[in-house]
Amino acid sequence: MIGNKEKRKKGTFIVIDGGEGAGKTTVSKAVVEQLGWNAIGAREPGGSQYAEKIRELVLSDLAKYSDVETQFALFWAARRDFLKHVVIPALNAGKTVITDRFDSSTYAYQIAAQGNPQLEKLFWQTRELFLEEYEPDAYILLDIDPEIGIARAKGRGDGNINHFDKRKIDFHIKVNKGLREFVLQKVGANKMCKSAGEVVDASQGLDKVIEDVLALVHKITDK
Ligand code: Z5A
Repeated sequence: MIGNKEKRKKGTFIVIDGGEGAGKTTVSKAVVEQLGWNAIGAREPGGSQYAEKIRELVLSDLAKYSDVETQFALFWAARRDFLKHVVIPALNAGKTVITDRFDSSTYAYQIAAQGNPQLEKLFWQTRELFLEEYEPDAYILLDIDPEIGIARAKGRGDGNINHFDKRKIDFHIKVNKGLREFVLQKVGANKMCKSAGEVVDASQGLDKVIEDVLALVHKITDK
């Protein structure tokens, strides 16, 4: 496997992931704000004009008429466009890119929670082909008990609900297990790829979560 930063040299690419209501949106925004002009934030699915169109499709109720292979392909298509138009130019300009979700979510949702282990081989092949030398330097998992996360997301009360949000708690428990598996067992030196995996306890107060994530971001960008 070709090393990410060794070959790329410029910029730092960090993913913040977690289950529903873990605080990804709130924490990524705060971190990007504190990092200042040299950082950009984005979310997945979406993040580029074309990928935002795919986002509408994959999060719409029409998704119930498509199978998981179709969904898998659409999430990767959106990711490739986002990478080409947003992430690569920013990294080449030496910026720090912080994304709210990335391929760790495909692993956790489509493979682990939707129960499709047969897609794992294709996942790693697609990852290598689509991400080229731009794989993330690190994944930071905001780890939270799904029941607490869901209660937080509901408490937000913005009515922003998609078909994943409507799934039963068992599904969200599997998502959390998939995310932990990805960050703790699949990424890291001598594993499936060279990206680093870090975990932050997201049940802590918001200020402490932001402080912990910022400390990790500084550690990763200073490497
Ligand atoms: N998906 C997929 O299946 N495959 C893929 O490859 C990708 C994605 C990339 C996108 O949903 C969906 O796409 C997602 C997975 C799937 N499924 N779902 N659901 P989305 O982008 O619409 O939503 P989300 O990613 O699930 O995010 P969220 O529900 O908005 O959660 P969040 O961003 O982690 O949380 P938040 O909005 O920052 O915080 C929620 C509330 O909690 C808010 O009121 C905060 O003020 C509060 N909060 C946050 N942190 C704390 C702490 N520490 N203490 C107390 N309160 C807090």
